[in-house]
Amino acid sequence: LGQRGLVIWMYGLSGSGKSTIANAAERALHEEGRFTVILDGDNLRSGLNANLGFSDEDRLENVRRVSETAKVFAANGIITFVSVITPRAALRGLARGIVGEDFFEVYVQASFEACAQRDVKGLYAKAAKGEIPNFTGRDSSFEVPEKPDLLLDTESTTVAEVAAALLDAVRGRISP
Ligand code: GGZ
Repeated sequence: LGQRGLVIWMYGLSGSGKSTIANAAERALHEEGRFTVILDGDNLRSGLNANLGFSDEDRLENVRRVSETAKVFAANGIITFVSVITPRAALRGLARGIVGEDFFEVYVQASFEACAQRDVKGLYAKAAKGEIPNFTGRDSSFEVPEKPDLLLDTESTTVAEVAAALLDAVRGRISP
């Protein structure tokens, strides 16, 4: 392959921009001829993780499975984007522990209010009506990280800008 694998673990609230940024960064890497994959929490929950909900135990199992999957891709030289809420420090620690050294954690920051205002999928409106149990940021907590490898603020910065900042930050980890 001639490419070093890396897991770029992007976490943050629903609607913070994780998948959008991963998609933009992936497109740029494809133009350089690099191999990538995106493991998206919401997508994987329709297959691999279809038997899991949003209790603390299920989120842990969700993160464990995604971590093991990401590890396999990275070990095979693939640049692996993960976009999963990963709401607690312990879950981020679990992911890092499973993946090992090829792990780069990116906090995609947007306030609950900003995400609720975007409400791309209508989930925040449903959650406000009490229709989504354990909704992150509302009935289930999100622990803000103290020291992520990188913080991307999607409230004051465009997708193109944060995607470029992400690629700059991982450049030294994916060369040649
Ligand atoms: C949070 C929920 C919930 C609840 C469904 N809480 O924005 P989305 O839609 O596409 O991404 C969210 C996704 C979260 O799954 P993850 O696997 O990333 O979460 S975790 O890391 O905590 O295991 C959202 C949708 O699923 N969704 N119900 N209650 N997000």
